[in-house]
This record gives sequence, C-alpha cells and structure tokens, in this order.
Amino acid sequence: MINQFPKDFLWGGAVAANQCEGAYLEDGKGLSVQDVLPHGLKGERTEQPTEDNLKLEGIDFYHRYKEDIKLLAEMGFKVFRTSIAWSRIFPQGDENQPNEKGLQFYDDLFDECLRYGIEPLVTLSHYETPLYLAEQYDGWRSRKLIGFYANYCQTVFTRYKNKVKYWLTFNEINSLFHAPFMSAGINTPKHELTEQDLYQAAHHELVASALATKIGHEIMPNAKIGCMILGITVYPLTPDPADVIQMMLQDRETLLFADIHARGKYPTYILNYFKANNIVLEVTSEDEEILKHTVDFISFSYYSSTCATTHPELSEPTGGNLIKGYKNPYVKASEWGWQIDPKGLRYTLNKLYDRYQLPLFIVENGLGAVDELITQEDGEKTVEDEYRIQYLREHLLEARNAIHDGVELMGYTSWGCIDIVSASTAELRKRYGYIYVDRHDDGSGSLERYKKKSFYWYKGVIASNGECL
Ligand code: BGP
Repeated sequence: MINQFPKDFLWGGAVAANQCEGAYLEDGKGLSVQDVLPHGLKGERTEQPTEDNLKLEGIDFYHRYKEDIKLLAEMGFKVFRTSIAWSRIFPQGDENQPNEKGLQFYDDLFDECLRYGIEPLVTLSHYETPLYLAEQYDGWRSRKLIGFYANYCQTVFTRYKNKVKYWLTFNEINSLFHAPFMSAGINTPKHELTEQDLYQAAHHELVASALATKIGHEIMPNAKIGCMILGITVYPLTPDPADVIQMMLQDRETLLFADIHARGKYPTYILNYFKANNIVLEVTSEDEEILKHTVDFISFSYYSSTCATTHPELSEPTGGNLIKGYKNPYVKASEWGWQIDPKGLRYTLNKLYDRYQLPLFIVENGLGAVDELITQEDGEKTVEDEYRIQYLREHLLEARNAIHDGVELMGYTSWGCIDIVSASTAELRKRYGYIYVDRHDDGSGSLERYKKKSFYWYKGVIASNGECL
C-alpha cells in the first residue's frame, strides 16, 4: 500500500544545542548570541550573560546526554536531530584552529547515538552564531562570515564524515527577516536595518549554505545535505482574489529561500522586486557559481498555519513565534496562540513536492504545552499528555496522506523530544517532550527525567512504522 510510511522512514526527534546543552562556558566554549538572550524574542539582549537566562544551564544535556540518548533509543529512534554549537568548535568564530574539546564532545555524542543505531541529523547553525561574530562583524551582514562558516563546516565535515550522513545548513534560514539578531547574529537593532541590509545578509547566508553543500559533497560523497525553512503556511482569509494575491506574496517570502536552495539561482519575482524597490545587492560572479550547488533535500518546521488578507477588519492577528498573519476561524490554537492545523501539513508537503520534486523531511513539529507531573499508584511519576499525542497523531495522519498523494518524505523529527528551553520565549513551562525534565522557569528542579504517556505512544508508532498512530 502506498499510504504507509516507507520502510526506511527516519523516525525521531529534534533539539538544538543552545536549548538543551547548558555548560555554556565549559571546555573552552565561547559565548553565542543565545547566551545574551534571556527572554528569547521578547525583551532585549543583555550585555553579558545573566543569571535568569535558563539556556546557560539548559537541561544539562552536555553532562547527561548518555542517559538521554538511552531513553531516545528505548523509544526506537532511528534519527536524532541536534545542532553543533559553533562556539564550542570556534569560540569566537573567526579562528583558524578549532577547539579540540568541543570537537571531542560531539564525537562522543555521535558515537553514543550510533551505538544504538540512531543516525545523527546535524544542524550546522541553529540560532547560535558566536557572539563575537555578532559584535565584531555585525553577524551575517558581513561577507566575511561566509569564509568563517566555510572553515567551520570544513572542520566538522572532515571530523565527522564517518559518523554523520544527514546535515542541515541553517535552521529556519528565512527567519533572518523576523529575528535578525537571534537568527543571523546581526547586532544592529532591527529598526535600523533596511530591506537592502536584510537581503544582503540573507544573500551571504545563502551563498554560505551552497558553499557548505559543495564542501560537504566533496568530503562526504554519500552525505545528504539539506536546507531548513521555517514553514509558514498561508491561506487566503476570504475568497477575494486580492486575498489570494496577498497569500501569494506572503508565500514567496518563505519560498524564496527554498527556491534558491533547490534551483541554484534567484527567481525572477525577487529580481523584479529588487528593481522596483531600488535594492541593489552585491552579488559576485563567484557567488552565482556557488549558488548552483543545490541541496539534496528540503527540510522544514511546521507548527501552524496563518491567513493573509486585505480585510484586516474581518479577523485578528495570530500568535506564533515568528509568524505574522490573521486568525483562521476554522482552526483552534495552542495556549501560546499558535494555530493548530494538521491538514495544513498535508497541503504544505504537497505544495513543496509539486514545486521541487525533491525529498522532504519534517524536522520540527509539535505542541508546546504546560504539563503536570503526577505520581501514579505504583509510585512512578509521569505526565498524562493526551493533548500532545492527539496533536502529533493528527499531524502524522496527514503526513501519511501526503505520502499517499505521492510526496517523497524521508523522515519526521518532532520538536523538543525531551523538554528543553523554548526558543521564542525562553521558558521551560512550554514543553514539547516525550520526556519530562524536572526544571522550571525560576531555575529550580532536580533535572530528573520522567517518561510521559506520549513516550510509550511514540514508541508504539515507531515500532509499527506508523501503522499504530
Ligand atoms: C522553531 C525553532 C526551534 C524551536 C521551535 C519551537 O522556530 O527552530 O528552535 O524552539 O521553533 O519554538 P518555541 O521553542 O519558541 O516554542
């Protein structure tokens, strides 16, 4: 039957180094932009790391990863998505020589995964640009970052070429426009940046991404290197054709990044937009050559959808970490105002596959919710997270429908498979995991791990290759 998950489907979960590792200064690590963002996207950056920044300790994954990987293996994980903290390898970001202790940590982590037959899926840059690069170079506004990033990629590709087969170049690369400091280490305040500045910085990242793909393929001919897009799915709020055009325009803000990664050049719609708005980018002929190194697959995050309209009076703005748009009267929202739309996942998968005919990978999806740890009759502690199971089940059913539609889907890594610090609000109260971590927003907690009800559910899903949802 076609409406089954493929035999070699990569089931697993995802995290990012800065949201779980902690140990923010250990073994020679330098500071990253996250170390001065105690409140995520809400609130200003601080000058120095401050005690209220929960990411400095995270869930202490740096010291507890063996215990955690064992739990993920118990669920039957085939793949584990994490990121390498660039500032562990190059503490400032612009050095020539890497920090051996940082490299050793990821050697040990990947070995631990492989011991259980879990493939690491590694994001090279997940919202954790070294702080020094932000302060000295204004992050990705500087062309120099292409060279620093290429050196970093070359280093980790060479080191882990026999351990890591799946790589992602930049997490949610299109988020640079919404969160320039967190996403691209751009230190200049957002309100001082022009569109030209942002497109130029995006261009540097796009060239760097293609260069990483080129270098990666040279060092690891069998590796699969993908881009990662913040999947902002947009519907027209009304059938007014003007709303459909509005949707098309908003869609392109996202698709632009996948277009360039998949096709190796800028599409005409954006070149015309640049002309019309007097945006003149510095694009060298060497850049154009590098951009031709296209990705092997397209990965994306999918949490919710939103609506576009020319009739704002008919709706209200939606919540969501980086998503702008209007509320859809047909869908419910999470406690954080993220609209829950499983069918939108089927639509998104089909749209991307129709457009690119490249394998797709859902590398983030999940429900951030408040969990209550309870003690069962047998004395074991757990969380009855039926709401999370329901969210994931409904999304996986739609992923399966998309496979039936003909989409080539490589895998699924739900977000925050173990509770971690959230990215947009830097809270621990907002949990995504199958594994509960006893740590709280006031910094208290034993850091003990407990299996939630969803742990056993996901184990059954993987064991049945998605038959038992
Ligand atoms: C994505 C980021 C992740 C992440 C997730 C959930 O945008 O790639 O790093 O955390 O969203 O968001 P949050 O943690 O804010 O709930």
